Amino acid sequence: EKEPVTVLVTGAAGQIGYALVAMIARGAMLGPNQPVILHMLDIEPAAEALKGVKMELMDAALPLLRGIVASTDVAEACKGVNIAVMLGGFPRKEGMERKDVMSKNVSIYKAQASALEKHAAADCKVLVVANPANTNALILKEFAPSIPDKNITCLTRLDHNRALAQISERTKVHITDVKNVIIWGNHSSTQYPDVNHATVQEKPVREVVGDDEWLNNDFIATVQQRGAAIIKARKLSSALSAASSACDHIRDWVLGTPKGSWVSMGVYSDGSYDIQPGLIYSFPVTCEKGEWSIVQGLEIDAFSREKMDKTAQELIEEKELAKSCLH
Ligand code: NAX
Repeated sequence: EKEPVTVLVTGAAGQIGYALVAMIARGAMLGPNQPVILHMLDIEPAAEALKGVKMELMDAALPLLRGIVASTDVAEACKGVNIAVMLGGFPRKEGMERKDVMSKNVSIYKAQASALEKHAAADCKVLVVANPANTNALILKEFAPSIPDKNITCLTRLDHNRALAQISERTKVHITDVKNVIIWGNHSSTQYPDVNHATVQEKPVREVVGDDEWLNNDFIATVQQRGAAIIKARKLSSALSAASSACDHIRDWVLGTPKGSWVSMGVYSDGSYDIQPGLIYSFPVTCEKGEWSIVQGLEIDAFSREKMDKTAQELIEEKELAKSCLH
């Protein structure tokens, strides 16, 4: 039997955590034959709720689940971790300045970066979900210099999956018949969902949809604004789709992307597609043997270029704001 993999979920007592830990323990993240040990971290005010989640995990009698640590101690939670999914953070509340929220998250991600660096496995893979996801991931990277740059990523797979879903709905094909959409940039409303290289049953999306007006306007806006639409409908932000997409992100990263298709991940920019190096930016990637690589050589038209630069600009500003919070 395989050795168990230790997975850390921070903010585990929250909404996404509640859906995610069950998915992980049922094999949706690492496969149906991979035993897991779950480490769940939250803060003191959520300690009781976290205990409750642990009780429920026990009560679900999950065969793959080989251990549960529920803790409010960062060092204990990070110990021996192979995969870290970061859901914990400080949410933006009404009336709060952007700088105040950033400042809270900078101090959280600085501290958690140090704890991961000290206590996690040397080859630990990190997925940051908590917003501002790209910039939180960048802070984590800065303060965990011994973790390889390639091991720190952020979630844009939910946006990617939302784009697939819109195309599938519009063209009335099964979701698995839609491939190779791209989310460029920030996990925010400036993200650019790009269908120029995407296919429906192996044919170009633009040909199958036959409505560039829709693809260039409503489609993009719907994907960008989907988070807000969920909040409006549910009075809560997306949780099950976020948890499911986090599983997709790690699964494809660890086990590989299917031949001929790519996914979107927020990764450390190396300057590909003229995106400033040193940002965590969402790119199309393929994964093999536990490593992602940015898909190269895609043709970028003027329409795309403008949108890719706009979302990069927002990330540059976030990075500056985060820096200003360090003093
Ligand atoms: P919740 O507010 O339900 O849960 C967050 C949990 O984090 C809480 O239990 C809180 O006590 C805990 N927490 C706060 N500070 C912590 C710290 N320093 N250490 C450990 N835990 C801490 O939020 P939820 O709806 O679960 O969303 C989690 C995060 O994901 C939010 O930041 C949210 O904005 C972000 N999202 C990102 C998405 C993405 O695609 N990248 C989509 C979904 C989601 O909106």
